[in-house]
Parts: sequence; structure tokens; C-alpha cells
Amino acid sequence: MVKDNLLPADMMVVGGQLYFFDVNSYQALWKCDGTAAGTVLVADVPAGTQLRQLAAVGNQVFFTSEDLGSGAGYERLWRTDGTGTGAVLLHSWQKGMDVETSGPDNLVAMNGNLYFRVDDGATNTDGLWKSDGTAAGTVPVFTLPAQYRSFISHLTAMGNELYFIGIGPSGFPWTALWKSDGTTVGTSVVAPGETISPVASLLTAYGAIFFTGEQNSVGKLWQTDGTDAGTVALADTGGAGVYDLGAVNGSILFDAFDGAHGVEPWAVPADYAPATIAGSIFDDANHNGARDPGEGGLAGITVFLDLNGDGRLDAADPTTRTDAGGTYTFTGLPPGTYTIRQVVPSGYAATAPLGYSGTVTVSSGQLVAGPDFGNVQTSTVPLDFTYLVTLARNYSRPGTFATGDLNGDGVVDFDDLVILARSYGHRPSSGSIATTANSLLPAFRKAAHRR
Ligand SMILES: [Ca+2]
Ligand SMILES: [Ca+2]
Ligand SMILES: [Ca+2]
Repeated sequence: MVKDNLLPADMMVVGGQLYFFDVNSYQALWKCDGTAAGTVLVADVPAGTQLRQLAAVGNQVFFTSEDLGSGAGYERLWRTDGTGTGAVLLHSWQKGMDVETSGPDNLVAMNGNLYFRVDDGATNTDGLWKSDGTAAGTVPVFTLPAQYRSFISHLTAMGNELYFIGIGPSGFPWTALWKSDGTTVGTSVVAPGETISPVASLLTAYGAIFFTGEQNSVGKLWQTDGTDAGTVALADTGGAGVYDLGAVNGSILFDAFDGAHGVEPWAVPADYAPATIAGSIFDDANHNGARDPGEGGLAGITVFLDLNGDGRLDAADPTTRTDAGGTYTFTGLPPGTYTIRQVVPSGYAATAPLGYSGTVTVSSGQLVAGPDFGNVQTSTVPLDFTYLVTLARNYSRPGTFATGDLNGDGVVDFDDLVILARSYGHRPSSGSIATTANSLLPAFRKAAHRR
């Protein structure tokens, strides 16, 4: 157990720290580095207020709070960088007509900004807002008249565009699919000439946007790239109702009511050609992080797609092995964005790329280059004055074993210096590289004295 009397919820990893709300009060945001000492309060909100939602944009953490009780009160957006200086209040809104759903919610990151939906009780509008992390930069993008309740939903980022479901413009029976580039003028209904309304649900899968919506009272499944020509019906149920969406094994699943049956699940194969990602792993004999002439490939090394982004190989992560020439290939991939990592073989340390991983996006049928990984046999690298100088030059920067990151956490930092001090003058043997330091000063002094 890391710490007593905490009940974490809404957990999210940002910049190597786990952020979470304490459910005991729902008034405190904490972060945790996996140790008791590193589990600290980041920010809290006053009594009578509760934390609601958490989101990250880069290393900035945004969260929302709402005054408790019905009727009057405020909802707020906050931002923190987690450095212990508390949180910055970015904006307050009067709670909207339906206090249960007034927001802010649907928090989505795109191009360094946070986008979200909020029901503003002062102006009585349901709106799409954005924030750059400053109070001055927390501004509305687009508003809808909120005669009823929370019309903006399913806010989703896809590349450089946002998609959401909101009440349609004049001529639309009910809700429509909208897209936005994050500006007021760049917000419009998708494929307005098709008059798809109501739109029930929205999903990103296989690198595309899918949605369910009726056209002339007939329920259909649609795929869109945001353009008129790229908005096509994939399935026509013949009935009126079409509802929720899911994606599994290359197919799109949806619920629909076709008139003859009840509400039943339907499936349609998603329309894409499989994509390929290929790259290599080389023997970085001179451990400089680059592939030089004469540095050959390393065979039989496991490479995986880190689907859940936890940095580890899990059962659900697809794997492959490098061939005799050190090349790895992933085939048959649905379009999407993938993070590629390797399982560094015993006796080796990774020298490239930075972050020990690479992230690439493939579209339908594409062949895309993945990262080239460099590994060096650790027993060939003396931990000597040369390595110390390299480490010192790269101190506090992102790095690899090539630049002084001895413990493999991706940053050249004090822990690495301690490990170097302990092992100074030796060649690191496999498995002997410690990751934490307890008796660091004596060891460091000893190493310094030896010179
Ligand atoms: Ca090299
Ligand atoms: Ca994983
Ligand atoms: Ca390190």
C-alpha cells in the first residue's frame, strides 16, 4: 500500500505521475509517483464544491468543479502543472438550466488546447469552449441556444478537427453532426446537403469517424472524413431507429430498430485496407544513438505495439520479432496511431530512439516507417570518465543509455549519477543496474575520491 485514507478515482497518467481525485471528499486532486513520499496533494476546492472531471493537454492537467446543491451556483475550470503551487482558476460559469448536466464536460485535447462543452446559465447557451491554460485564453468557440438540455455531446478530436453532436440548424428535424477546427467560423454541420438528423452516436475507429443518424426517417450507419464527398452511408436498416456504436475486429457494431424486429445489434465491416509498419533494431556498438556503417541488425528481438500506452508488453499488445537482418514488420493493421516499443534483450541497453519508443499514424493501406531502435551490449561500455562527461553534458535532458540514462527512465538525472557513482570504473553487467539510491552520498564521495 502506498498511502492510507485515500480513495482514488478518475485516475490519469500525466508526465510520469498518476493524478486522481480522492473520492472521500471529491474535493482534492492528488498525484502519485508510486511511492508514499511521492503521493502529494496537488490542489483542493472549498467545502460545498465537488471535483468533476480530469483531462490532460501535454503536461498540463485540467479539472472541473461544481458547487453542490440545486439552483444557484457555479461550475469552474482549473489548470495545474502539478508543481505544488496549487491550481489556476481559468473560468467560472453560472450553472445552466439543467444543473445536473451543466458541465464543463466532454474534455478533449487537440493541438495543445483543451476543448469542452459547457451550459452557461448566464447566457442560457450550450457551448463549445476552448482553453489554452490561461484565463484570458479560455473562450467560447461556438454556442447553441439551450432551450432544452445539453445539446452538445460526443465531443471527439480527429487529427486537426473536432466532431460533436449538437442540435441541427434550421431545416434539421433534431440533432446533427458538427465539425470544428477550433474557431467560430470553422464550425459547421458535416455534409449539410444530406440532412442527416437526428444523429444518435459518434465513434472514432480504424482512423475514421463513424456515426449513426436518420435520413428521411430511415436509420443509417455513416462514415465520414468531414467532407461532403467523404460522408457515405455504410448500412441502411430500413427502419427508423439507429442508436449506439462500437468497433471490434475490423467491424462496426450498432443498435438499430428496423421495423420488423426489436432493437437489435447490427455489424458492418469497416472499409479499409490493412496498413503496415516496419523498422529495424541495430547493434549500436559505439553507443552513440545512431546507426553507423558496420553496425548490423539484431535478430530475434520482440517488438510490440503498446496499445494501452502503459510502456509495457501486455497480453493484448500485438508483437513481432526482428528477422535475421534486424527488421521488424507489423502487417494487417487497421488505420490508426500506434506506439512501437521493444523488449530490450538481457545484457543490452537501449540507445535510441529518445523515449525508447516511436509513435506513428497509418492510414488505410499505407506502409509507414516505424522507429529504428539502437541497442548496445552493456558489458562493452566502460562506466568511466568519458561516460561521466557524457552524462554531465546531457544532465536533466531526455536521454537514452547513449547519453547517460542508466536506469532507463528516459531522463538523464540524479538517479543515473548515483548509479554511475556506485559502478564507477566498472562495466555494467546485465541486471546489476539499480534504479534507486539510498546510500548515495557515501557512494558518490567514494567515487569522487578515487579520482
Ligand atoms: Ca552507433
Ligand atoms: Ca502495453
Ligand atoms: Ca534516468
